[in-house]
Amino acid sequence: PEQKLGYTYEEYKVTADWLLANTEHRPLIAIICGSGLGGLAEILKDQKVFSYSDIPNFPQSTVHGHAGRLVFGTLKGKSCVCMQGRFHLYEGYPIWKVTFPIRIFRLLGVETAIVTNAAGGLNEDYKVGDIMLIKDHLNMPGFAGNNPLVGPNDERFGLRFPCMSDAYDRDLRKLAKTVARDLGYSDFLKEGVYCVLGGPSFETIAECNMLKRLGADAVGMSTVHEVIVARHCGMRVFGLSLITNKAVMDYNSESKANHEEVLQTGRERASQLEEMISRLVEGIEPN
Ligand code: 6GU
Repeated sequence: PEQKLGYTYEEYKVTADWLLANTEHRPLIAIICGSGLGGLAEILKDQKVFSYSDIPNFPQSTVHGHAGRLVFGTLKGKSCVCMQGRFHLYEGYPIWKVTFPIRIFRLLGVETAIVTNAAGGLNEDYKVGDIMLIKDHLNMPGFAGNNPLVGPNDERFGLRFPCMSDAYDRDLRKLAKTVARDLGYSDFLKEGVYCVLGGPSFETIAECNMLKRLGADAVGMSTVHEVIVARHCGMRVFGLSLITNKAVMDYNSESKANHEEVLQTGRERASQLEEMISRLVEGIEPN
């Protein structure tokens, strides 16, 4: 049988129209919370919350550390929508389900996407708890043909061959650096290249060494697919990785990557991440 390659425009429309009918919020900014970073959504005021299971066509979250709720609200007086829990390839979703919410956000009127994740540090200079502004990415599933834009292109969203050399907005990164400096966070602020893999197994030592040599500073299992779809439909993108653990690069090391460590580092840096994102949102001007 022929495989479904994506949603139709009408399917996206049904979901977006349902949300527009069920909330008065009209967000210009969407925030996607990474593993263990769902607390970001809690700082929104005047919340209107939807469980993914109550939204027509919305996929469900299956991972511990991802709540599965869409939270509308205001941050520093600005209307935002926050995904508390995202979708990953390793959950078994086809890639077009992973990025479904991005096009919904676009149809709601969102102009800027803020994407966050927990990631393993490959760069030797990185420490656990560092916040890495994403300046570029390596899309490993994409090299193997698993790109969210594979399939017929809908011109109502964007171009067949979108540019990715300017995916991570320079002005937003500059603003984030200023905000971090003002907050006294410069010591743990980094900027680097994020590499996405399919997961769910963590990398081997040889894989970590390979990724480092390819120019990756951090490695994870998310974000890039969403960024590609957001850029395709004309959103500005800001991304950051919380370095929750150091990727194991050495055969003598006793340390082992694990999900609990990822969640724990998230808890420890949560309040600073929230403060940084609030100030960033405060500084974002509408298009
Ligand atoms: Cl070390 N690897 C991957 N792929 N994802 C992660 C991670 C490592 N740490 C947090 N997320």
